[in-house]
Amino acid sequence: MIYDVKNETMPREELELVQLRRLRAQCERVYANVPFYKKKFDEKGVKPQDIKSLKDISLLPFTTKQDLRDQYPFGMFAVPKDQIVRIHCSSGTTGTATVVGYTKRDIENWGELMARCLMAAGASAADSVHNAYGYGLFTGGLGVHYGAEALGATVVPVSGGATKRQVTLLKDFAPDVICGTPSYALFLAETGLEMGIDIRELPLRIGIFGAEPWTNEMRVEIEKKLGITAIDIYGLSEVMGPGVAIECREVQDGLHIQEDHFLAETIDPQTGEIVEPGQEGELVFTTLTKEGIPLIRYRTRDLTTLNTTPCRCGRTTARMKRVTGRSDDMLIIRGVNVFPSQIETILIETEGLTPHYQLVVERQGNLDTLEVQVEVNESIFSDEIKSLQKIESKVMKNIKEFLGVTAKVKLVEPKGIERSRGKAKRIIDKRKEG
Ligand code: DLL
Repeated sequence: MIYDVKNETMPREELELVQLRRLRAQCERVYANVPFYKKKFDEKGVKPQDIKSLKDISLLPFTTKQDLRDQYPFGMFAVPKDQIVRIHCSSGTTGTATVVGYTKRDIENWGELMARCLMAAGASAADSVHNAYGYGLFTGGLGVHYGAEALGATVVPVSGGATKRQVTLLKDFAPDVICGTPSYALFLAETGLEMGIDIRELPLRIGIFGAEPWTNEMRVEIEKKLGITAIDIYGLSEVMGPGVAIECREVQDGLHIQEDHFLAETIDPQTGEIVEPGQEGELVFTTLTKEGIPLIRYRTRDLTTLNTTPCRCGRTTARMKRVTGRSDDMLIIRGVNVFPSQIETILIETEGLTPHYQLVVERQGNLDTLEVQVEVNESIFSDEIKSLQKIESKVMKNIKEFLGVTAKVKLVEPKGIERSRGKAKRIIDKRKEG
């Protein structure tokens, strides 16, 4: 089912005209109201009137997370403070937070876009939504919340944490949809079993998971353990929050970008040159309707591939592939680029291992070392040391063979890796601490 047929199925030529009109208006707005952008445009020698076609976007300057930090807290806002009705911050754990502000219209748009997402995932007004994304400065909780209300669904605002209580609520309230991080979904399933509640037996049908990278193998694992269809949702606070893109339930082949509100490009992260759809690059967004904090060519650091062909579900919006990693959380181990998702795939495909893992990177002398700590499942935990050693060497061999990097593998007892109530912490980079 499609929530906003007009805008989600618009012919591409028409959509591109809407985008161009909005892009020009957005450029004029930031040039007139945000000194940061006036300076950036002037330095590049570009004026809003120079944007005559969508291709002219390449004339515009990029915006980075560092720019937002430099303008902390409100320097990027394009409206007077009294028009801002809500503030969120990015979940960044390092450096100054990035602050985003929303006008009343921004909040309304966000609700509508999230309602589109929920329906694309297979939810309807008749459903109830267990929302396990954190409420607060993080955009996940409130973003999904307003979307579920706009759709007319019943929202259960559980937020993150208090996991046993969440399992009880899943059993007692019998929601149709669950939203949260994929790692938390697995934690819920596990906690359920400890409590004697098998989530697979509950009426829950759909899970809408995002906010952290996950692999298709992890999707299979979640679907098996919760007995649901798992849908990938993408977003980032700088651009709006959850709901920038989502998979459609019918096809599940890429995430539909809400292109009437966000203009997407992919670029070569090194040169900044635009790469064509079909080629992997860093995702860059220009917001087309945002009033509080409009962003021009915001570099997400997320790596993906765009596909502009219409989808069998009827939507004409471009799709992005599942995010494979970030151009900046990419680990470089002795010159080899490694993404946590690649290691995750190897772990999940290994019999006896779970998707709970951490990557510990250290520097010994001048050399980086990588240790993969991964939990084994209950059934093999009691096996002989010998068979555990066999698993370790198999994983080491596969990592070497497929990724070209030498890693130490350490098997950890079941529940030995700390669970997160929000985004999973996959990397412990001790090089940065010393
Ligand atoms: O994580 C917003 C969100 C909330 C998205 C709930 C989906 C669901 P931030 O905290 O600003 O916002 O983090 C944004 O998280 O640049 C990606 O690196 C990563 N991310 C978000 N969704 C996905 C996803 C929210 N589906 C950053 N797959 C983004 C992979 C994701 N990475």
